[in-house]
Amino acid sequence: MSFPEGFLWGAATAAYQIEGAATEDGRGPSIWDTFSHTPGNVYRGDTGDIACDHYHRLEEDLDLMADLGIKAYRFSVAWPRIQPEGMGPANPKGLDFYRRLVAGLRERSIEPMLTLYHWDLPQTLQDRYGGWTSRETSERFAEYASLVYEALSGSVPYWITLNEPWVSAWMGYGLGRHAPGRKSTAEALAATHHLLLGHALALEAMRSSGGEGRRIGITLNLSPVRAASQHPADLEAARRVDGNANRLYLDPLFPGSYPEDLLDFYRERGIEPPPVREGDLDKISAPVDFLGVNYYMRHTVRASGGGAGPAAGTRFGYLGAETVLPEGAGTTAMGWPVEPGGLTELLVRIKEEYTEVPIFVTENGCAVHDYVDPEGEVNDRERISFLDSHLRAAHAAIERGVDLRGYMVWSLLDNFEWAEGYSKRFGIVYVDYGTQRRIPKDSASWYAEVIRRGGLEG
Ligand code: IFM
Repeated sequence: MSFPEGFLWGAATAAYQIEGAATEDGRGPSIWDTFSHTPGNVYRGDTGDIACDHYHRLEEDLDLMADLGIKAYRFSVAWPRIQPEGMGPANPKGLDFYRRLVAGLRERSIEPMLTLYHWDLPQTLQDRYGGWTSRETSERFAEYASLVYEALSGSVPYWITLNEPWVSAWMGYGLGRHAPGRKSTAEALAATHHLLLGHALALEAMRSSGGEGRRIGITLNLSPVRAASQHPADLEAARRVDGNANRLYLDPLFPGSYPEDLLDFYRERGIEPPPVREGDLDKISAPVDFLGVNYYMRHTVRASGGGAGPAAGTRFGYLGAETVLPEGAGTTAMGWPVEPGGLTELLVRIKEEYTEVPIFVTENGCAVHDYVDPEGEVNDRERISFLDSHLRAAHAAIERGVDLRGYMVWSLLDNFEWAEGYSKRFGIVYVDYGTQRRIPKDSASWYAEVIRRGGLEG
């Protein structure tokens, strides 16, 4: 089962989850520093202060990537390393770290894929303007993007403006489970719009400063949604969840509109629609060079309080909906259902309903209860099976005409899993946080072999 020539096999990480060195070389505080240091927000009070200490172990981690034979590395830049207060000139030491990272990748023939925003908003922008609830933050983001682009566009071919705006807006401003810990649906809607506007302004700014051959896109976390039953209440709940999780992002970015059925649902509950100004949607729907898709699960949805069986999660309570575990589906250590077929379904839907721009799976992977066995090995066969089935699903999408150009496993290293702290391990490389020793898991050797072969065995 081989993948197209030039398929970009890679691995992904994000700054706050691996770098550590939280106060070094002029880095300012981000909303995640504040949030994780506030008791009660993160499991066991874990923080990203040290994380995988990647900031100090750059060379070792680059060698690890080279040993695995990955062709691309997706990482994020910490905005507060570049602009400690989210505005003003670039901090040379901050830029220097990413220059070294990119140079190290190129020396090892690994393509850099850079994400500008993976949730670490400078705290000053939250304090001064209310973060993403304000248009000011979209404008500051475009300035920051220009600074990074000016410094690195010569050596970075792939640029991603935002990672998972749904998570930033809804987990951060709607549900309060992520930084900055706000709990307001109106704020989540405003944040959604200002994140997308930030993407648009950054895209415009980067495009206007040239950079022939640079490809710029955005990464969304998307999940196909199905109703738990044919009951009209469940069907309607599923439509609302699809509206919120998928169409609220795909519609403005591609056709250039917000889903009216969803906005009506909010209006009927006295919640203002996003603060759109004239011209915003034209900017937001400006063509991107590629779409990044993060896929973890499908959502099976019922109306809140309806039906039998346990609710799997409450992340859509504000929509009068809840997710359930489909019968027979296995779950990961996060409790998420394992549904590889959802990846094929999602990629085909994007092509048929939204766009034919090239797609990269910019994240896919699973948390496993990994441990080092007495032989010093980590036998993560659940992860191998998860990755294998999802790669087959990606291949099926290619066979159905999807222009899929690459796949980045989440994640290269075990890391700080946000509100779950270090309790959830997503890496193909085990990190012993006490000693910072890296131990490639069995999935790492398996993935290296997939890359070497350019695909899977039939
Ligand atoms: O760890 C996160 C990552 O930061 C964004 N996408 C989902 C991953 C697993 O939860």
